[in-house]
Amino acid sequence: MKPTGVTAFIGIGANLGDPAAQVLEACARLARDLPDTRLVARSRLYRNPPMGPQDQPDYVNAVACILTWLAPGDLLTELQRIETLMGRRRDGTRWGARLLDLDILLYGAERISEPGLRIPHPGIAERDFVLFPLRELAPDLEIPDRGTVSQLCRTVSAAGLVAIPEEAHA
Ligand code: ROI
Repeated sequence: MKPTGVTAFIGIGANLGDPAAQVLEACARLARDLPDTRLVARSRLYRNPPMGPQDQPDYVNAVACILTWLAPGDLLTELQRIETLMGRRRDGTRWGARLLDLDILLYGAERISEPGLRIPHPGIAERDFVLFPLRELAPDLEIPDRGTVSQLCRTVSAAGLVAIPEEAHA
């Protein structure tokens, strides 16, 4: 095992059931159920309209920062296991409503382009629901070839994002 581990960022999204509760439950599972991994921090939760097909409920999104000793492919497998445990069905529908979505946004400074695993996540620089939660955790983080998270936040609007008060879910 590498002594230091790798800092990675996970995008969390849900828009079926009780999305805020699912996002919180997913964070608890990241902290508890991921082998060789520590949850370092998570952002606030943000309600926001769907990107893509509009005939689906609003999403709740957040970003988590983890320190992991898992290789990227193993981390992906573990995240998919949590999605499945929490009721996600992979029916092949792209961009459809889901109980839980866990995406690896960044894995250290690594770039990976394999079927089913692209890091940095290809949507990271355009998605308000990724960039603003990420800015809470790592404003000066460099997205490879794109600039810092703070710089990218200046290129997208946060008008659709509403932070959810935490006490509503205590
Ligand atoms: N839209 C929002 N707002 N949040 C998401 O997490 C999200 N995830 C998706 C698509 C369908 C692209 N739209 C989204 O996969």
